[in-house]
Amino acid sequence: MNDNMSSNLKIIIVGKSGTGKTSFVNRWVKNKFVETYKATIVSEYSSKTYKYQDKIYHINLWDIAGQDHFAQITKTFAKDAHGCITMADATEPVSLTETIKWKNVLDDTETFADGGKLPNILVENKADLIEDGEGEASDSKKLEEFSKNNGFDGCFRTSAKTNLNIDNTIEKLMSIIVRRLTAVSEKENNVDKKCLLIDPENHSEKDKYRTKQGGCC
Ligand SMILES: Nc1nc2c(ncn2[C@@H]2O[C@H](COP(=O)(O)OP(=O)(O)OP(=O)(O)O)[C@@H](O)[C@H]2O)c(=O)[nH]1
Ligand SMILES: [Mg+2]
Repeated sequence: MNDNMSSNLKIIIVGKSGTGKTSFVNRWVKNKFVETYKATIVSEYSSKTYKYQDKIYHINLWDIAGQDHFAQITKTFAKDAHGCITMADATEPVSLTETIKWKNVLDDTETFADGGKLPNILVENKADLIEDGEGEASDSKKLEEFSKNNGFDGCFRTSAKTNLNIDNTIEKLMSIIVRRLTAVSEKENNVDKKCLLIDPENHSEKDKYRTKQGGCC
């Protein structure tokens, strides 16, 4: 895998104002939680090194304000991102429906290294403030359905206050990013190997390969 590409990752966090994006980041990066609400202006940047499958990653986190002009701001900050966490507030159902606005903007704006959509995990934060129902119609099941129906790569109920599922959210997102980056890099390596196997003096073979592979050599 290309080391620069794999070790420096950019993750953005989007969602309606007040859902707990800054609190999520502060919990993960500093293990801190603050009750007072101070709206983020445009964006806040944090970083953390993170070990995943024996490799150290430098995670650059962009926490994006959920206020006005969300579409333009999201487009700007999504540039070159590797993944996204889209946040809703478990106590405010409309914030879940609104996640689709961000998902659509991202899907229309940014693509991953493999040409597919950006890995995107749906989070319903403030789980400490609600009690989940049981059985088929539980709120967790509804969240999973919503996540699947709207093309998210997974979902979690989190609490920045009690530190519920914060690490699990990041780990899930990382697993998708690393899997897809590895696939891209393996594909590139295979193309390189095939190129090396062809005798450079044998022009007809090389030309044949060029035609097949779109001219990699
Ligand atoms: N009980 C509870 N409160 C939370 C949780 N997460 C955040 N809050 C509170 O919710 C309020 C808003 O949190 P923020 O993290 O500032 O929300 P935000 O999404 O960054 O908001 P913007 O910057 O305006 O987009 C604050 O008062 C937090 O203390 C949580 O998991 N549980
Ligand atoms: Mg904020």
